[in-house]
Formats: sequence, structure tokens, C-alpha cells
Amino acid sequence: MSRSVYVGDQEYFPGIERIEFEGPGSDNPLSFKAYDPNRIVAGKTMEEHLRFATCYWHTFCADGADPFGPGTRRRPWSESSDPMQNARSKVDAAFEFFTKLNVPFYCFHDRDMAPEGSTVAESEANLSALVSMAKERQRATGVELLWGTANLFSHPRYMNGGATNPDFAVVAHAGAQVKAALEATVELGGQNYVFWGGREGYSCLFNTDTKRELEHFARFLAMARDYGRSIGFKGTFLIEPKPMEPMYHQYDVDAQTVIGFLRQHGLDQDFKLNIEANHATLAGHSSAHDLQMCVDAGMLGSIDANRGNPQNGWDTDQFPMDMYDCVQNMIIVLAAGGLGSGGFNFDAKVRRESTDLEDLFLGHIGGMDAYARALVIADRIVSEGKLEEFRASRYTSFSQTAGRRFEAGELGLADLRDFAAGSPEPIQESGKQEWVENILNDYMFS
Ligand code: XUL
Ligand code: CO
Repeated sequence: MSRSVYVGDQEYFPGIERIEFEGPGSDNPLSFKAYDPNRIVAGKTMEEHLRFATCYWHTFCADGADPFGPGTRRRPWSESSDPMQNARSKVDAAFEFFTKLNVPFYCFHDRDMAPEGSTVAESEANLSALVSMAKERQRATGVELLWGTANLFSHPRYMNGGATNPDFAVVAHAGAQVKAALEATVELGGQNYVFWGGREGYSCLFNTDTKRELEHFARFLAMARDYGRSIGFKGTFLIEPKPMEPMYHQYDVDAQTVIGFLRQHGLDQDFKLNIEANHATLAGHSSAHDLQMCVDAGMLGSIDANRGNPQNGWDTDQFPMDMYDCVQNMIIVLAAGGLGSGGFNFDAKVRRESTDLEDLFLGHIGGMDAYARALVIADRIVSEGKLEEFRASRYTSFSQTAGRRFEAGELGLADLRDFAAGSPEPIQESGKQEWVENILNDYMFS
């Protein structure tokens, strides 16, 4: 689909036109070399497969501040002394950006879009005014909302957590915010609603009742689910795991932890997972690992596409460009039949030293091209089936008599003993990791 470029009263990205696919031969940095939204791969367009989203927070709110220094960039949509005026300018800048980049979706936290007021009612009114404006821009441009969420981690009241705060009065504030953010998401036709457990975790066991906090968390999620369904939210609720930052211990450590938690509390029918690459690596996994765990559980919802930095191990939220990671992730997504109502959201920010407005485009273009290339490579790998054939061949003994009965639950430990005692020593079978890795390189660079 081709969306029309939107420019409001002020043009925020002058000199930048619609980013078009120009192909690998182009030396125009403001063009796609690989992402051709209309190109058909495995029966669907690239746009339909990848469902790219731009995030509001890093792209339009972040100024480059880090723990060692303040922001390095001024944005033309943040120059008024009136926060509501800045918020309105930001909506216009955002829709200009989305349509110039030709990205079909966006994502936001409540506080990215509208400033917090001095009372709950004022915050609700601020959000609802900005949501009306965003809804109008969505209608005018065809850009859609991939997911909404609530920021339950920036305001000082949330320093000990949102839904898991030891003080009920703070939990109530978290509830008020999620209620309003769910209403905003429904109003904007959001396809998913995300919970990233910003400060849902703890720093010290001596002052924390983890059992109680986790029970509160499950109750809170069930309340959000019930309220969302009651106001007509038909999309998917998503939990985004992360093991640390800002808390030392975050409750939603990784995919398997979250899957177990959701099942324990009967939330697995409504909730799936949003896997962020940099969070998986902080947990000591690869993003492919966490994606595979979700697929195995039937709970892969969406992806926050980014990458970390092996040098410092922080959540650096860099734009994805490591092709090995992108290809492995795409193999898993394609083999699973796609992301459904999810998408690839760039939870990624330009570096503190990248101060030009143009850099916002360059970061996204690189990420979109990386995943477009990965899609093409992964499609060949999945459709030719060489790797899958080898993987399946390693398990053939479970299709034969005793192995099949084992999988069917028909054997006991004594049966295993008798089988072992009556059989010759198992023949050594190489896992052939070097060979399968070589195959990946052959596909990537042929
Ligand atoms: C933080 C993070 C969040 C979530 C949305 O690490 O990833 O931006 O994606 O709250
Ligand atoms: Co994220």
C-alpha cells in the first residue's frame, strides 16, 4: 500500500522526500536498497511480512541524554514552553516521519504522546486530546497503531514499581494509567497492547515480598485484560521480557519465565510475548533463542527489533544490522508462519553523537533493509528445507516403535531400562554444527 506523505503546518524534515526503493545499485543514502514494500516473497509482500513500526519514544522524545551527560540534540517539535503545544507538534512531526519513511505502523507510551497532568483527570484529558489528533492523522494517512502501552517507570512515584509496588496507592495510579492507555489503544485501533515491566522487579530481597508482588502483578494483568475486553479490545496483550535495567531483578526475566508465569495464572489465552533482541541478549540468550521459546509455546506475538553492544552489555537499543541475528530471527518467524497481528517495531535509537534530523531516517532505513535482506535469505533457507531436513533427521528414532511409545507416554522408567539393556551401545551421531553453520553462510553470501 502506498500512503500519502503528510506535512502539517510546519515541515519538520525539510529536504527529505518519501524514501523509495532504489535497489542495491543506488548510492542515495535516503533510499531503500533492499526493502521494496511491494516485492512478493513467499506469497506475501515485504510490507505484509515485516509490518514495520517506528516507536514514538526513541524517535521523537529522546534527546540523547545518558547517565554521564544531558541531551545533545534539539528537536524543532520540542521548542515551545507549553508541553501540550510540543505534544501537538510531535504528532505532526511523527506522522510526517512515518509517511516519509513509508512505515505502516507506530507504537507509543501514553506519556510519549501526552504530558502528565497535575491530577489523574488532567493526565486523562491530555491523553485524550492528543489521541483525537493522532486518530485524525491516522485516518488521513493510513498509518496504523501496532501497539500502545503505559509508561509506569519514569514518574518518581513508580520508583518501587507499578503493579508490583508495595504501596497500594501507587498500584492504583498504575491502574489509572493502564485504563487510560487501553482506552487510547482501542480508540486508535491498536492491534496489540504491551506490558514491559519497567520497574516491576526489585533491588533487595531484605525489603521485598516477591511472592506477594508477583501475585499482585498477575491480578493486575487479569484486571487489565478484563477491562480491555470490556471496552472492545480484540487485539493481543503482550508481555515484553527483560532481565534487568532499571531494576537489578526484573520479574519478566526472559521468554521461558514469562511463558511459565502466564500459564501459572491462566493468562496464556489472551497474552503473548513481545521479544526485544537486546533484552534477550541481556538475559544471556540470543534473540533467536527467545523467539524459538515463544514459537514452541504458541505465544510469539511481536518483536522489538534492535541490537545491543557486546562491549558494555547495556540495553543500548541500537538499530539492527547484524545480519546473522536478523537472518536467524527471520528463519524462526517464517517457519512459524509469520507474526500475525504483531510486527517489527524498531525499539532503537540513534547514538548520542548522531545529532542530525536525517540520522533518524538513516537508522530506520538500515534496520528495514537489514530485515528485508534477512527475509529474502530466510525464505530460501526455509523453502529449500535443507536445515529443517537435517534437524528432523536427528529425531527419527522417536518415530520408531519404542521411541514413538515414549513420546506417547506409554513407557515407564523400567521400560527404558529394559530397552537399554537389550540394545547395543548407541551409534555415535555427529551434531554437525560446523556443517549447518557453513550452510547458513552459503545462503547468506551466495
Ligand atoms: C525498555 C523497552 C520499552 C518497551 C516499551 O527497555 O524496551 O521501551 O519496549 O515500554
Ligand atoms: Co522494547
